[in-house]
Amino acid sequence: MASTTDKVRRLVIVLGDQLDPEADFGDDFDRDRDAVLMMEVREEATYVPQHKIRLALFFSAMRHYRDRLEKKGLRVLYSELTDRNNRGSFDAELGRWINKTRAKSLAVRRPGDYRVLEKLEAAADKAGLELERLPDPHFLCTVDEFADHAAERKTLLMERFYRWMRKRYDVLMDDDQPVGGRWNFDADNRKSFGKDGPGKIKAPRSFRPDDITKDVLAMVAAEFPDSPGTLEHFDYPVTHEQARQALKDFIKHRLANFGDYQDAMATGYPYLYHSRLSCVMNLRMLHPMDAIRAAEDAWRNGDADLATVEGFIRQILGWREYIRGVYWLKMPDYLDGNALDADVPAPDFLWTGETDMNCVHQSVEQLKDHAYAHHIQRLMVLGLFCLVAGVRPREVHDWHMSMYADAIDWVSLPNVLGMSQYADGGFLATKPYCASGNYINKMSDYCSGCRYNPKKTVGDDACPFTTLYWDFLSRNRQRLANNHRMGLQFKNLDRKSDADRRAIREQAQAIKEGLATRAYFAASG
Ligand code: FAD
Ligand code: DLZ
Ligand code: SF4
Repeated sequence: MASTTDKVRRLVIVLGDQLDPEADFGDDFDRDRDAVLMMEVREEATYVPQHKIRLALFFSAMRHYRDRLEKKGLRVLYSELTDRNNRGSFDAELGRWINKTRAKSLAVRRPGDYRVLEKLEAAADKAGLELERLPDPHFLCTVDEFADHAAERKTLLMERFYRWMRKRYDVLMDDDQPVGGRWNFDADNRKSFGKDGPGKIKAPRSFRPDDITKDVLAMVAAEFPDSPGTLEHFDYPVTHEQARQALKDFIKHRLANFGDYQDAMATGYPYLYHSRLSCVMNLRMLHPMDAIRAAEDAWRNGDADLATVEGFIRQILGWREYIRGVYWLKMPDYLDGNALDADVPAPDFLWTGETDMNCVHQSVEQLKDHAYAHHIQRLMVLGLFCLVAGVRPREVHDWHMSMYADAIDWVSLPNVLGMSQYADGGFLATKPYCASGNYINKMSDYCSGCRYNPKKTVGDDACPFTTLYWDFLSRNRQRLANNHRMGLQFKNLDRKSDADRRAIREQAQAIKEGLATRAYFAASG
């Protein structure tokens, strides 16, 4: 193998979320003359503060991937974070490698982040080289196909896109009809746990750090002591083999109950029946079609019923691909969306968990420990609070990029700005996901351990979610008046007396002022 200082004809850049198992670096990749370039750069770890688990996951998975490629005989140029010469950002580091190798051409798959694409293009431009775009084997719908799909329709609906994808890939189909006669079993998937709680659930398979991961954990602890979160519980899959084991574990132990309890929450159960596969899919250690086919096989073998399997497949074949399509359709303008003019700064307790709202406290504590919260905690606790309080959507997105191991811009941004904060004015979600504390009370056990009462709107023990929910409806009455899916909620608002509305407005105002000073939410403990 050539040494790292030899000249290179072509540099193929592989980013931290591009660790595809069947790496194909283009038809004309020449092992003797070309090299793969991977860069650990400080800027990606600090442009927003990043959870320590997230940092360890990316660096460890990247180093394992480097070793995998080298074992296959590929030449890999790799910048470790603490290398003396590392220039610390993608553009500067790419410039350094271009100079060093006198590369004649550059290639990359579409990055998962518009910001990164701009940086790479700027560095290529500066060196007078073209940045060729390699085909992308990971996603099931290309950016162009999605744009065509969108162009053919007046309104873009996830459900329609999903049915198209089901037919296209022949997933859960009987000829051209959905198996079981229905496309969607969502209505069957909304159980909560009774008063006895969830009982015994097998947690996702845990992967003990090997030597590479141990080195990375030590590096992250030393280099980023002030990053949020803790490394104590790091047990994520960091190789393709481990990703496959994680999938197998989910199919065997949790898929059968995934659908029923998809929307439920319970204290002390970070994962419930969820798969925890988003990280391995987003870093591309697992292909989404492998997860889809494994779930479909479980149904065909009688190991899981159709409702649960359809529910799981819809998340990946439907939502995941749809979200990515929306990102590339709408970037870069999407980032600035703020359709509801939300202007409250993101509260500190999103990082610290120090609040006496038990649902928020539990969800953030779990985030600090695992860099993970499941979908309903994201949407109907943490996202919901920010929505009804009117927190600036961009700050919610930045916080999300900080705290979740699975956050990549293409998936975090539309989910946060669009689905959860309605900042795109309803492009992605047909109505805001707004609700009072009663929803959280119905779907979790959080309220029984909380000093607030989810049923109360005003007064010392009124649940802040409930106060802010009614205030949210009042504030946005005009803006959302034409949204027929909000009709019932506004009808209920109209039943409130003027005096009630005044009291709600005053209490909501006090909560929001408290968010800035944190006085209102002093931790109870
Ligand atoms: P499961 O509940 O087991 O679901 C299976 C898979 O379906 C997931 O692994 C994921 O790949 C896919 N999926 C489900 N819902 C979505 C969705 N809305 N968009 C894209 N994929 C989906 N997912 C991310 O991967 N990264 C993010 O940064 C992210 N940010 C989110 C922010 C908010 C406010 C919300 C509401 C959702 C976000 N999601 C994000 C989607 C979803 O919540 C996570 O994919 C899921 O919680 C990950 O846990 P899991 O692997 O156990 O998922
Ligand atoms: C999240 C992350 C981190 C922490 N570090 C790196 C890195 O050092 N090198 C890298 O290639 N990618 C990293 N990433 C992922 C990037 O922030 C970004 O999400 C991807 O480059 C998008 O394709
Ligand atoms: Fe959350 Fe309100 Fe329930 Fe407390 S009462 S846990 S703040 S929803």
